[in-house]
Amino acid sequence: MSNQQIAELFRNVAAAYSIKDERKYYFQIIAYHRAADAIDNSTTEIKDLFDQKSLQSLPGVGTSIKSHIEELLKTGKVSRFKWVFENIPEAVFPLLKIPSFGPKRAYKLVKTFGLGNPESVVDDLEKIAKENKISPLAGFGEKSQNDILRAIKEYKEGKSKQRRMTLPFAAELAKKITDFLIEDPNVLQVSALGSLRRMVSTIGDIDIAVASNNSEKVINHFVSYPYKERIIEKGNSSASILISGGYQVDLMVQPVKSFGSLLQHFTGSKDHNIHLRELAIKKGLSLSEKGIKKIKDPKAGLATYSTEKDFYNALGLDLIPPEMRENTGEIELAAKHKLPRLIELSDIKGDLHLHSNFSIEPSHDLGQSSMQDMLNKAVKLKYEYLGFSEHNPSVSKHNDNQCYEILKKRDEKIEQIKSNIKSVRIIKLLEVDILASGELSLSEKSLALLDGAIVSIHSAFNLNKEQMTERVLNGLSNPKAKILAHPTGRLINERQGYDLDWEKIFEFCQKHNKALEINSWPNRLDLPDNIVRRAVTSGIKLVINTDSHAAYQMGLMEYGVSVARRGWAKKSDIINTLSYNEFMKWLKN
Ligand code: DGT
Ligand code: CA
Ligand code: CA
Ligand code: ZN
Repeated sequence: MSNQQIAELFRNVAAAYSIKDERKYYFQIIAYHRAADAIDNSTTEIKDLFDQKSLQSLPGVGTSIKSHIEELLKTGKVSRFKWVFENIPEAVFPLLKIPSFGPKRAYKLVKTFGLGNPESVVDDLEKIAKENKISPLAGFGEKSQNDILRAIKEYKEGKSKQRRMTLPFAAELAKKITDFLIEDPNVLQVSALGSLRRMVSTIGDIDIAVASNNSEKVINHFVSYPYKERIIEKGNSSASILISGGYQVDLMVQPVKSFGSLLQHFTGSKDHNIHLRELAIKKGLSLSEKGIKKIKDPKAGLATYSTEKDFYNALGLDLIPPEMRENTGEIELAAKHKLPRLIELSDIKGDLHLHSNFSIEPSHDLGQSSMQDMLNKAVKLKYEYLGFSEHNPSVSKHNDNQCYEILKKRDEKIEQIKSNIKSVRIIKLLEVDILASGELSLSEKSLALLDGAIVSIHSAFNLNKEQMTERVLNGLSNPKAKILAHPTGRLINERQGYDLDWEKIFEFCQKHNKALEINSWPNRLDLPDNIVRRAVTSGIKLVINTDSHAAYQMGLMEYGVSVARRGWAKKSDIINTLSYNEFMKWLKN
């Protein structure tokens, strides 16, 4: 079961308790919500935690929920939940995915109208609302009937509670709003925070902090954002709006002298903040977005911090990079002044996964930019080298010899370009398919034309974990194969990755000097950050590539670097921080 499925089950359990008796089961409801949040936010698969007997490391998971998770993973179900879900029609649960639908109202509607089909319940309810049958119900009325219709409409347009943005999309949205905000002279500083600043691979909503001495004016300006759909909430120092496309934007305002503590608070993560607050309490301090207070001496007043560094230092901690703030050990390291020095974008010396438009007649997509355009871009990015790695020529359309001839032509083309450009070195790579059998899709003769091969999986995704691991290791065992590209094959919001036995993969990479790719493509970000962290701990070498199919996409490197940073990778973990000569030495070894 995936983390998402377990979290959804727990949210349904909480909903079922609410329907049974909200007061009586108050603590259960809170506990299941908290556990669901923790599982959603976990950077590790629950299944792996279970295997490693470290479920207790999940924040907010007590002994009874822990034993339920164990039962669930062992047997596929939890006997206690049979009672919890008793007498609650299944059709209630799909309704809970619709924004603004609480469990009790969903239950009442399902019962009243005898809605029995979970598949069609949303459509059925919409029809009932359109027929004006909801407004006469006690506790509903015309307004709530309209709210229900709007919520269903928004839900059908894709504005479900679950939908999350990709990173570059959220970054662009946040930039539009911060650009709008600074038009107000009362806005002295502005910063996008939350999961966007932590560079989580998907973003739920946009959080923005402003430093100002006139929060009222700033908030009035904010809620007049031209692409606003409606105001969700408006207070003295914070507000939330819904903007076109159904995205939520939260704003918090504090004076300049408190901006450091606001940055810290609103960057999160929630778990990081909770741990930080526990640590503060031990020191007799209480934290907020405004600053730090002494618990026993309230008259002493509020200590304020204009920078985040001062705020962390006041707690005896070093400044923690936002990408690490997930409460997975970073606070302990900051207290011991032992935080790792994370890789930075400027450490990257080359991009090795690039698809030019050289007509290689591939089985998958050809690039759009010429080799020359990609080289020019590499010069702009101040790279020392780049690797062309188009897909191998389609093996269903060409025999071995034809593949070889095409690659020979590419080789000549590269040699010709090499003689014209001196500032960037070119490495002859290729993205070669690992077939379902584990064999590479090119003959040894063709492979011999390359400096090295990037290998990856683009077909037969349905093999099980053992078969997939075997297949990958087979592919990687060719001496030319040095890098495994987008190792899990996941596509964010589209396809779950295949399962690999990471311990086996790591062991193999370690022994045979192979690297795993962090693919920077926004809906891949693959390896995922949690597996990067495990790879780094095991001493595995990584390479950060963009997989660009056009020169302008080479700028996506920053997103791959952010994944590496979220996995606590240092410069020394990433092989494309090496100089050209060192890199070639690794490649040929
Ligand atoms: P998202 O929006 O789902 O991608 O994730 P975040 O991390 O941006 O979460 P969000 O937008 O709910 O809240 C932004 C930050 O505000 C969060 O990372 C930490 C802080 N925050 C929100 N709620 C709480 C809370 O209940 N307690 C504490 N200590 N901090 C909170
Ligand atoms: Ca957020
Ligand atoms: Ca938020
Ligand atoms: Zn590719």
